[in-house]
Amino acid sequence: MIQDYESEDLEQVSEAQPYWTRDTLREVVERVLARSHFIVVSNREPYIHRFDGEEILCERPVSGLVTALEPVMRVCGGTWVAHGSGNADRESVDANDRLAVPPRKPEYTLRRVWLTKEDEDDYYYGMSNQAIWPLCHIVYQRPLFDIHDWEAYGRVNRQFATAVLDEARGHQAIVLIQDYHFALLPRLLRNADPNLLIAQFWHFPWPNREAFRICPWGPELLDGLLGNDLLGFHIRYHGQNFLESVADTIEARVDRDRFSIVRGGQTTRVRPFPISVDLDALSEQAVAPETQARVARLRQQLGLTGQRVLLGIDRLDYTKGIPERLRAFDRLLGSHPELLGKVRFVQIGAPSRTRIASYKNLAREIEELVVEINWRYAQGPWTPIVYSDVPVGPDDVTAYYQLADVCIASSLHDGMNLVAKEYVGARPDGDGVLVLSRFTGAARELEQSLAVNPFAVDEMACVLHQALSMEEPERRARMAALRGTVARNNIYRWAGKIVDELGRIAMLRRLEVAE
Ligand code: GDG
Repeated sequence: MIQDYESEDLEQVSEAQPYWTRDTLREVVERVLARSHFIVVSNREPYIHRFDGEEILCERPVSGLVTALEPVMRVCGGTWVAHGSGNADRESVDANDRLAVPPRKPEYTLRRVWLTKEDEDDYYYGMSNQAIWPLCHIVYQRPLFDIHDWEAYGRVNRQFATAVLDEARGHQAIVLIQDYHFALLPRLLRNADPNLLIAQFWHFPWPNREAFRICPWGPELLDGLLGNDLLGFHIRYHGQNFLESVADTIEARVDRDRFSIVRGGQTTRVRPFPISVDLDALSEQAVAPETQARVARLRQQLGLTGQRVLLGIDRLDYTKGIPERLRAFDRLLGSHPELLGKVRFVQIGAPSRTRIASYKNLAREIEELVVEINWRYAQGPWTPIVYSDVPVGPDDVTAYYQLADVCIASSLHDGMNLVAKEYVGARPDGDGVLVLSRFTGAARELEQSLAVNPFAVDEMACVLHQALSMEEPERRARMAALRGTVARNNIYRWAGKIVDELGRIAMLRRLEVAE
């Protein structure tokens, strides 16, 4: 049921094309969004305020979405509407629930929306993360469909609609909605204000239509999403699945050639926008003396001196294939005893959605596996796995990438996977091997990685061995090619293409009005 993304056609970016940069994005934004107010909506806020005793700390959340969107917002300005989830968030906003961010050098406005604990529980932990997330990933984690969760999901979507309409009032506004927490929001906005230009980016896969059919509220979710003028997925295959789900479920005209859907006289265009990272910024950060000092410190602290290092760094999520990669490492050590004492696997797991049973079980499974494997192969003070479930700071993430001879992103299914692209971005030294699941969106672009099927433990063990044995010239040739790809398909291109498409749609709308 899960697609092998390698075989798909990806829009090729020619070597001769100039790279997208902050400046080219700014130009496109200024041209397209000149007279519009730009509003981004997401569940997760880019800055969270928490009490630390009497003091209030401002933190950045661990989130692929925030990592990707923050640089874009800094260029575009405008307003980011999000759930105020920190216990000191209310103390940090003005009378209209707004504050200017980033705190040290404000470039845009954050508008916070307050949720009751019950609604947060049912809409976020329930409908979003126990129904829609497993429904769309198809990793054999059964979705949970609960009517109370569904009702809260509707309530929260209506609450966000009120906040967005409030921010949009009196402006010609463009609304860019992020993700699966807000499948009903586009229709609510469209009905309230037909002049809004509405787009949404879905950060993970859309399942094939057989998988989607089990959702009791499938028609409502699809109708909600068709309130968008533009609906983006990481890759074309997810868009294709969406088109098929619509054709199968509700009344609409599905145009498979143009990748668009007409429902009630309104058109939704479905497009692939592969998300990415800022390669130049990551490269700069990687060579900075502070990062190099961190690398030296971590190498010493973690006992990595003279060792080959394998790295995994993820949110602790069952879609990421963490137990699978640990089992493959176990198999590798079992079949290659010459590696004992010479190789260490560093796994950082940032706790996520910890109130949900499947996430608690995953954390326990990983801990038990680590204890088991370390017990089996320990030699004196040496153990094969270094595991931490304490999230590290963003600067440390780059230092870990620098340390790693091999980075493993072995997701069972993943919309894109930014860790893979960050690793490539953080290796301006040109060394390092990326082992990447075939079932990530990133696998379609990062062709010079070593591809794995994380469901096949023995195969993954062989690929880990291949990664560790690869000669330097091959490592460098592969990394150079990977870096070329990420440099071209960077985060500014992702945002620029979305904004460009919005500009095209706005122009078509104006022509329609003029006719
Ligand atoms: C969703 C989709 C899509 C990890 N541990 C720590 C830490 N991280 C950072 C990584 C990376 C981010 O978290 C994870 O991004 P991913 O893309 O791998 O995964 P999701 O969070 O599931 O993101 C995914 C993405 O949205 C964007 O569209 O690619 O497919 O599932 O940036 O570096 N960061 C810090 N400490 C950690 O311990 N600071």
